[in-house]
Amino acid sequence: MKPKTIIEPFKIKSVEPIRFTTREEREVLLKEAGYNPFLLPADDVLIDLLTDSGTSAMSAKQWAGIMEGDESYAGSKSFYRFEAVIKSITNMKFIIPTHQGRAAEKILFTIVGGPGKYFPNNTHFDTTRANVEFSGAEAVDLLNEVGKHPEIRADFKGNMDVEKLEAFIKEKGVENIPLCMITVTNNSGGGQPVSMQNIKDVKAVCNKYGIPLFLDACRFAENAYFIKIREKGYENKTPLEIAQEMFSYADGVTMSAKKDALVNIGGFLAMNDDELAMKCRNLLIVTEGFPTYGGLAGRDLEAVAQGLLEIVDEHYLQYRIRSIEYLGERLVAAGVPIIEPPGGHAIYIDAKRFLPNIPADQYPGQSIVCELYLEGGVRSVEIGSVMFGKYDKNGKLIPAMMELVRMAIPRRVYTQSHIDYLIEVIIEVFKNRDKLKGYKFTYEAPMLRHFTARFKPII
Ligand code: PM9
Repeated sequence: MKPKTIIEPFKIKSVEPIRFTTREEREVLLKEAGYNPFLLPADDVLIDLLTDSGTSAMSAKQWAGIMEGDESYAGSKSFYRFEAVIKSITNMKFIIPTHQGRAAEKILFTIVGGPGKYFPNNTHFDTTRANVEFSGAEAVDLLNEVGKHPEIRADFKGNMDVEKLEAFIKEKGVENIPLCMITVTNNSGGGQPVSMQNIKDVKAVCNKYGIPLFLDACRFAENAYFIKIREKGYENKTPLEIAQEMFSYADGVTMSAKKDALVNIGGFLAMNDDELAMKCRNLLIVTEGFPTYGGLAGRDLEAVAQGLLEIVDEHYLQYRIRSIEYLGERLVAAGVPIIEPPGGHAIYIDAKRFLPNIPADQYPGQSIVCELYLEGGVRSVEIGSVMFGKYDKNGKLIPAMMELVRMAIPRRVYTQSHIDYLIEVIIEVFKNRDKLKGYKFTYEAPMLRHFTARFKPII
């Protein structure tokens, strides 16, 4: 038989209880957290969809790797395994471990960034943008038009606009663009994939002007699986072969291993350029540690290496992408507006359509985030004007391109009944959407304000 039901391709060996609270308790807890779920103790959350980053369940082999970890300061066996596995996927010459993705970004942009420089990307993730801007450079998003419309269904909504890229290079000058980046999948734009054709087209433009191409590869395996099921010519290739081809067009990689390496901490930088690698390693020694451990313990390097072998398993990726799609299908059937089609690691509610009466400067996404917690103990995150909003010189909000609420699904953590419960909670909030209120800031930090902001409801 060819089974219709796609099952979790694992058994559960170890469990972690979750704590139930009442709505009354959650009202007090949320107020204490300044209506910012980032500030909630995790024990007060029932279903935690704040992020898919560092929240994966590790496999028995990864835990075994933790025991195998070689903690030698220099030349650890675990580093050589880490390096060999990453080379086998990326074929990059230099592999530099970092404690997480943003540490890789900080090192890279400290070296290549600076005032007067520009970095194009399909869409910069918030930490990437922050690291570019912190260096004094400008982060520029050149997402394809279709990726900006949550309601339009298309296969590769994470693609970069190649014509805009070329025009941008001509306008700003090759000498001011140290590198171009593509984020796979495009997290800030809905976890949408980038096609192989688009990676090739971007590489061709980069080659024409001698600009290196870097992949922000946090979710490279999910992207590879989308290519397999959606792009002609890739249906018979393995996810690993597709990933290898994706990396073959890149000159460098930044990666947060906390996503598609199935670990709780870790990251790396990889590249082919000798001089850049030497500079990155020198800075690594100052900021992270010796080049054979970066900011990680030997055991973490083992877990990353093993996770990278597991993530490209086709059964795993089929289950992963299908379970996100299942959640999306149920919400669409109930009329809940989401980014369509569902991406690889999360469902993104389109808050503009969910709450058309709450304007951007009253943060409709934050309103939904709060209500999901109050209704069902679900923690999600606003990806809209709270995260990406800026102010003009008169202090007026320049809203983000989209107002979204992301529910990121940790890898191998929740079962289908957790997801069915989640669907019930979201539909209940949607039914009562007329009662939702806007929010205003009572505190905001100058950078990455969403992490520590405090709010109050507008009564
Ligand atoms: N992404 C996420 O939840 C974790 C931080 S925000 C709660 O989506 C991309 C595409 C990411 C990303 C992190 C990083 C930084 C870089 N690029 O968190 O520093 O999605 O390991 O990675 C988060 P680190």
